[in-house]
Amino acid sequence: MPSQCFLGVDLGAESGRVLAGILENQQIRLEEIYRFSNGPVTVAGTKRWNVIGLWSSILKGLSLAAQKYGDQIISVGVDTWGVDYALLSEKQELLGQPYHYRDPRTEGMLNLAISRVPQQEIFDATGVQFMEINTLYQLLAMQQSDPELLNQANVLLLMPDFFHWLLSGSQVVEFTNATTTQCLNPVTGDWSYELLRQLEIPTAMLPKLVQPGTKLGTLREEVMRQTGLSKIEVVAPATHDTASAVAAIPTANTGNPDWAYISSGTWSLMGVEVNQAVLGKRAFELNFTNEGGIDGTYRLLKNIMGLWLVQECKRCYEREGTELDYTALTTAATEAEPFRSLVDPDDPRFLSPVDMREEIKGYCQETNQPVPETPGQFVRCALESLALKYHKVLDWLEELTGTPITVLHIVGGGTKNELLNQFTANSCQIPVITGPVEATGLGNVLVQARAAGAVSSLAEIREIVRNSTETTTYEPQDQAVWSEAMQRFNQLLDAAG
Ligand code: ADP
Ligand code: LRH
Repeated sequence: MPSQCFLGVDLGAESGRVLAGILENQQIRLEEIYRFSNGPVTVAGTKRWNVIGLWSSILKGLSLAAQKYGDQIISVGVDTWGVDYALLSEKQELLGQPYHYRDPRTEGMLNLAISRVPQQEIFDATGVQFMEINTLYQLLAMQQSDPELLNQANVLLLMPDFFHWLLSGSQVVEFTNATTTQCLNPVTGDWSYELLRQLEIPTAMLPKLVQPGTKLGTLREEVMRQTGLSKIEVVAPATHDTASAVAAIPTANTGNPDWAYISSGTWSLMGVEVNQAVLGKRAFELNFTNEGGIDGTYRLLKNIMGLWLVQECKRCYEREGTELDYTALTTAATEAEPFRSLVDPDDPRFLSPVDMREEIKGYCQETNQPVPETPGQFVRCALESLALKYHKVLDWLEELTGTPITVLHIVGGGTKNELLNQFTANSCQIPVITGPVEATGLGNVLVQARAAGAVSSLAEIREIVRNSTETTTYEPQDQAVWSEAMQRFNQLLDAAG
């Protein structure tokens, strides 16, 4: 069969990309066509998506793809992070500027929600971890501060769906990303209407849900004109970036729960693939989430604050005029003293700080540990703490599933941090297999390839990824020192309650 090209638009926390996935002889090659910056824009003290800027960058990337791959292009699909949304009026006007989930307006909204509906009931109705970034709390914040705008909304689209609407005119919400909203019922697979009614959130604006791989229609005429693309399909991939990444984990063991994954980037999403949502008291107590995957699978996982800790330290140094790239920061961490200070990466103070270094220092001061001062000390503290948190979450995953985990796959940009990869193997004391870096992009285009009939199953998607990309294995080392550090880490978490 001649090669086929599927275009993936992947919007990440630091940059967005238009990617071309070229499928030939059961191998996929992913090519970056165009990269553009992304990130929240501060508008009058609030954090917003730059949707118009992104749309024009996407159009530019699509034009470049059309020039290069022309008639080979079969379809296009968009993925990005979960929980954020756009509202359209009846006349299809964008209502307000979509918020970025790190905007602080959701502070206090979890308490408001549980004052209306008991927390365990919210978990039973959604199966989702409690994080104030969730769409549920964003909508509650809007209900509190901007009810007029919310009431004008005719349709709510999650951000990838919004870009699919711009591409094709379709108004649906794709399932995997919908599960991140905490507005979806994991048993019925439909919106949690009853919960939303109890929280007085309008439900008429919630569109039809579609599964990953759904054909949404062809490109709008104006998009074809502007990009030079022909009348190709717009296909919903697993629009939640983490779901796309998990689809592309190069395991040969689909269906067997003895492997875990971390999708490592701005966040570290650590979990296992299960066939049914894991609900119940323990999952609730441990604040685990059940997010939708491909073919009815669920991603039983936990959000860990991830390399955001490092990104934000880097940004602080840059603001002060010191350019330190990730390689330089990791080298400095390698040379820094081991286990000097540890933090719980998931302490809420790290979610949206003005200066990440000050928050890390504050945490260390409060817990009577040496305060990091140098870039190497900050980054070493972040990486060791992340690796220890991974071990903790791994233990909880084993407890929740009753299955020992024998191997950990790590995918995403975070795998470029080899120090963290080795720390993770040491801390978890199981082999770690890293790669591919571009799991999200690969998952995106391969789900489109499946919609086109070129691939048949999730297992085959993973086989193609295995055939096409390199992985690296890290064996555990230094067991004794890491066990000792784990004890210290546990004491920190216990003291924090
Ligand atoms: P996102 O979740 O935003 O899509 P990515 O998967 O692109 O994130 O991963 C971005 C992260 O990868 C950065 O925050 C950084 O910590 C890490 N990273 C990227 N390049 C390197 C590198 N050369 N060395 C170490 N870490 C890196
Ligand atoms: C990772 C991610 C994660 C969500 C967060 C908002 O990019 O999609 O799965 O929880 O962003």
